[in-house]
Amino acid sequence: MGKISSHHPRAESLRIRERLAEGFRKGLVVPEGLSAHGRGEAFDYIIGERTTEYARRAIETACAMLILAKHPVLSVNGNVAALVPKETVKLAQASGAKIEVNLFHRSRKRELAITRWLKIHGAGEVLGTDRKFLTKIKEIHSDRRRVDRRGIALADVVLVPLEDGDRTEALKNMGKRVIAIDLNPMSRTARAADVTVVDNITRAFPLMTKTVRKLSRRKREVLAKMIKNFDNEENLSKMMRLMSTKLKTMKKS
Ligand code: PTJ
Repeated sequence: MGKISSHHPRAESLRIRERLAEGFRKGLVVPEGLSAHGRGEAFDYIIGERTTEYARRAIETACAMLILAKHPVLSVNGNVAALVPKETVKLAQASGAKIEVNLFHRSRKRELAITRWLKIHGAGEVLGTDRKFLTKIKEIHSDRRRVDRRGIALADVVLVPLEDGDRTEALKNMGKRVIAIDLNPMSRTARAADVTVVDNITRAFPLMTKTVRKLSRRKREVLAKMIKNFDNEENLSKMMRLMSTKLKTMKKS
């Protein structure tokens, strides 16, 4: 693998891609994760590879939710572990959230490799692998149904990054609040979540850590009001309008 020149117009995007490829070589990421990343890249290209004002608004609300939660949990899959291991640990520390490994393409070997990888990057406790604490959520129809009693099973707020599926609906039916990070505003997860951050996780997670630190100083009532005033559907519509405008302008130029 050659060094990516900082003069390359797509240097940042290529560096992120390289992190994922490295994660694949290390056994953290499944081959399907590479194509999932490609889908994300396409949406990121349309939004201009920057954090939009709508993503910022969603991030503020998501952070308020994490701060007010009693049992917040960050769910980690292979792509998340490869792209933002250190940033996941920092966000968990800042918000008091637990980290749980929860995989769609589940394998014992990969669960343990991801746990090890997160610990190398500073994580203390990583839930989701100790069999004596595992339980099943019957409403979920994939391997993601196996969750930790101390983590996702108990959580009132769950952050589910980079996935498209039935888990968010199931978690919501159980009375939990769900935060999604997804560059595709049309995915099932994006549409079902309470708060959807349409942004690259590599930009969103560091910004979320900063935002949690900033908002932790605010009164609880102020945070509760922010959550109440946020309309996810409206925010997603604005995001899609922005994408559509971007596409039209690209066509002209
Ligand atoms: O590690 P596993 O076994 O749990 O599997 C992980 C993958 C990603 C393979 C699995 O969750 C999956 O198949 O995901 P989907 O259904 O392809 O959904 C991934 C979503 O994340 C898509 O909507 C992508 O647009 C979005 N996405 C990809 N990369 C990023 C992203 N969103 C934000 N930041 C990214 N870097």
